[in-house]
Amino acid sequence: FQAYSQRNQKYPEQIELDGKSYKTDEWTNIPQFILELTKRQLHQNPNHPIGILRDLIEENFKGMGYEFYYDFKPTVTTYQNFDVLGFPQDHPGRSKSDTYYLNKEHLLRTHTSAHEHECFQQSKTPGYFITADVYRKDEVDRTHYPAFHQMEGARLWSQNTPNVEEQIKRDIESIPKTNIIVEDPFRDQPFNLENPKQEYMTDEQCRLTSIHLKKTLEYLVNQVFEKARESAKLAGSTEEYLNEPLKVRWVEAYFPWTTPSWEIEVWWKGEWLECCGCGLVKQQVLTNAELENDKFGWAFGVGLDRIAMLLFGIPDIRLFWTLDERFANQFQKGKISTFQPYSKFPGIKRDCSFWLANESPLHVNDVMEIVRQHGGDLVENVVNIDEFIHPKTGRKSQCYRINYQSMDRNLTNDEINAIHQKVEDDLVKYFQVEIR
Ligand code: FA5
Ligand code: MG
Repeated sequence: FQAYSQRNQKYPEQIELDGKSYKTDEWTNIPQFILELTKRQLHQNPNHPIGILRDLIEENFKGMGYEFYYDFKPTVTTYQNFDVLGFPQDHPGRSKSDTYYLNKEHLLRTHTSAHEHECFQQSKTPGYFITADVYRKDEVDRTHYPAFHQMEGARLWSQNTPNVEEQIKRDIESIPKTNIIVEDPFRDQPFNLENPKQEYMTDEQCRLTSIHLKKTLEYLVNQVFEKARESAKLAGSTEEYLNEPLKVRWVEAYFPWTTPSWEIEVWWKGEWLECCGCGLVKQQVLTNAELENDKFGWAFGVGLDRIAMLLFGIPDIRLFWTLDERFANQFQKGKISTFQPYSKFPGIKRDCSFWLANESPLHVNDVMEIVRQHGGDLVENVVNIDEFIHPKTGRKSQCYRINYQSMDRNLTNDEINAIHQKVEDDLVKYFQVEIR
């Protein structure tokens, strides 16, 4: 059984991106509309919510020993994104159904950790932050989009520093204090059999480094969520939790290149919100970056989009990508303002009914992918609304309803008919359905 992306071979021989040319092959699976998104660089726009959030975080960490990187190009090698970080060969993240490949060796980074290697190599400060757009093949809804943003942070110490434990303690002391309520069953005993310590670090180094990591993230979360609370109150919310101290909890996690590893979750509107993975960097990753054997430290990766949604009251993650000026005009460098919704443009619905070919399974994801291939961002959703088997012939019929909608403009029937025709053509061509 082949999914649509494998049946459809419509890619050009070369893909040009950021001044480089990539020869396509059987791994190529990036639709044009994703390539277009790589040009947007929303985190580098100081007047866009994602850029404003990046600024806010960086402001809070200035003068604390971090260098800030923000203009790494989105194309990386499988070595950078996976191998150097110790991802096993059979890790699902490597598959074509999870990741956008330009070709067998090049892909759109799926996380900012893809740049840890080069930052460890080149950074002249004890730590660094990297902000970047990242890409994952994902379902699309209010909080998921195939492109989003992460900020990576990392910090190292050297075992050759005399009394390095005292140094870490001083570094911990210099992190500004917060009023956050912390639930952390692992604070005093950070490692165990399932979430082990690395042998080259002493127990005390592991404990202190973990505390530095966690206090750093608690501070980051505090600075951002205090703003989010202010902004919710300004927007008129009187919910009680806004007056209670901010609550976070630490849960154990797994990442191939850190151990021990955790995630920090923030209590927000009656739910635990996952916002950041982190851990102590495995020694192998540092030696891969040609660092001496004496270095140790931590790394984290925080997702920016969902936090920006809370900060700015943005109801749908797709709005970040709109070109509508009614969106752009609402945001300004350094200001946390609340999004004022504007009227949506009307959608256009089209139904697509067909008889399935025997032996040709068709998954709703295939239909989604075909529609997205031709409709790009104009596709609001795809729903299987009807299915039956003909009592005499035994043939199976399906009907999908596709809702086309633009965030930016009115759609014309002509353009939607043209897209819809291509969708039907592909269903016939790749899945041998018979349109009814
Ligand atoms: C990572 O991407 C790791 N690179 C994080 C890390 C860095 C761990 C360094 C250890 C050391 P994860 O896949 O959980 O982990 O994503 C991190 C954060 O990105 C999540 O907590 C979430 O806030 C955000 N995120 C993940 N997927 C999406 C998505 N589809 N849409 C929006 N935000 C997302
Ligand atoms: Mg996760």
